[in-house]
Amino acid sequence: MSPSVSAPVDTVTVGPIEGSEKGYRAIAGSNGTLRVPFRRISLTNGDHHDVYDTSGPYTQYASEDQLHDLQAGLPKTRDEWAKPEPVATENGGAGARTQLAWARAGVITDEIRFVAAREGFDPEFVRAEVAAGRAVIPANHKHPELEPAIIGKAFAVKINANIGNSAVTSSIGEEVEKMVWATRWGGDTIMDLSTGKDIHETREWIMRNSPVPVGTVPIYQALEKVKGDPTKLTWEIYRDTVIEQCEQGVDYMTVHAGVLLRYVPLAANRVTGIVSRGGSIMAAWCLAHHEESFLYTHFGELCEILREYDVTFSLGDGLRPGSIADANDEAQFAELRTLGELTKIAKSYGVQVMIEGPGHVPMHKIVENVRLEEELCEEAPFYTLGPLATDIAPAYDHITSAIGAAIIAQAGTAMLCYVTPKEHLGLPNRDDVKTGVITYKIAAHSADLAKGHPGAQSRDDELSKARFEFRWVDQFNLSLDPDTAREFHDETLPAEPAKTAHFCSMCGPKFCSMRISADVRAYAQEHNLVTQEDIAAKLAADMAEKSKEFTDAGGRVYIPLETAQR
Ligand code: IRN
Ligand code: FE2
Repeated sequence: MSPSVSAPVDTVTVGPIEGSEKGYRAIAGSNGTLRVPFRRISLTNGDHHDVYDTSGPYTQYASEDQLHDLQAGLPKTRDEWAKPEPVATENGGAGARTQLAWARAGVITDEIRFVAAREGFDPEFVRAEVAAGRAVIPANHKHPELEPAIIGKAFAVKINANIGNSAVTSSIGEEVEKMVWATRWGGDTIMDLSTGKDIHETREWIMRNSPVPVGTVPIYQALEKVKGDPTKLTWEIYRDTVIEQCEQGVDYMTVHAGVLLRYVPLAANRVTGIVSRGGSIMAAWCLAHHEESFLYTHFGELCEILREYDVTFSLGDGLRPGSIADANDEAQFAELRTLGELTKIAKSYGVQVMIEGPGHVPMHKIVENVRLEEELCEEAPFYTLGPLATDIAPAYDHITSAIGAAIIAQAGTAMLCYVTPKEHLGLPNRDDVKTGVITYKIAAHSADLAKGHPGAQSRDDELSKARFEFRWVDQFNLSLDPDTAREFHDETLPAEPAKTAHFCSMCGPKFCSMRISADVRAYAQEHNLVTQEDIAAKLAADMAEKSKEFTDAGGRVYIPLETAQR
């Protein structure tokens, strides 16, 4: 790493997530053992529940003393994994070493074994999905610190967290911490969108310490190199930037190659024009030169570069709608058709591809986006930014966008790019990053449930059982954010006994519906009440009794704490 970095990273968040322990499961790779990460949540009834884990070793360290040397980076584990022989592709002869080319040649790589074990699928099924281009494993050969993940609609919906400094705010240290923080809460990938100074060094620190795939938008750094004037960009400057980032180990790159000169006027009459940063840079270049985009005209060369490292294309949606009014318009879908064309070209070179999608789309227009993407882009994994289902709630756009994200993920989107509460307003800080990640985990998991992803529901079932049985600690620890769940509970009932008490803070001990249902169940068992009518009658009687108790006790909804803690 560059010694010129003035503010080296000296600390990041370490330590287990409350109530759980990080573990690794050993499986056989073709060159030795592969260690597949998971997180084990221990329950107070002696059971445990294992969940997918993205946090790398950071949650395994008990204290900062055990932390690896951030300057040296994480262990380069993947350097020891098997590297199969290069295989031929349609375009460019003998030499592809990509997950796509290998999968098509029938090779099951260690990366495939790893992701298959991580998600509970058969490696052969994973290989077939990758071979078909319906799933990607972004894993640059030069990112040996990576714990690979698979992105595709047959697998658990993934989420991406954007981080990155700008010319005006934040240091390298803060960005590395944001990466660690985002993956702690479940970020499956991160994108470093840094602009301003120290771009290369910031990325180097992030790469060497990131256990998850890292994405970038190379045009941002290329623009820095021409001092922010898009008209000065050239293919050569862009190409060299891409190579520089490939060499650092970036796993996937957003390339806005579908913004064609002739599409730019289509956005002219929109309410919000072109909102994509990369898209507007390319539109400005095309208009200034009145030439076709160099990303489009040099696409084959770009494929050759990405293939060398097995960097995955994330074909950018430079013309995505930036408002409800602009959703699903001609500019957006014209670009999508071009992305379909480019998908076929990239795959003919053996390069993996994802497709980026909107944006701002009202709920009734969301599913059409997925269907069209699947049709035009051979079901390449769709990767969307939300979409926001309404424009009217700045400061709450994690929520407006999670509504759209849940719908689009249920329809088949493979990865969701998070939106934080600061969207449209400012850069996210550490708290916003966590809020964005948790919000998007909710959308992704809700979609997994709706899609019947194997095993998705077991966590809901465990948590619900814990809730029903008043195992408060288990309820906290099984949740996406145990710390906040505990904190909210403690605001109302801080005492330790309240965490095992058989009532919750919403109803108090006297009229808790969960309590009554548990009683009903016990009563039914004792008295052999088997029909729904029997149970309903008992329930009605109990409810009437509880209602009387409530009125007799003075009809107060909030009972004094001393009473509640009995
Ligand atoms: C995802 C889907 N569509 C856009 N994104 C992400 O938005 C993209 O991957 C990048 O992280 C961010 C900004 O992209 P633009 O504004 O340069 O297109
Ligand atoms: Fe927006």
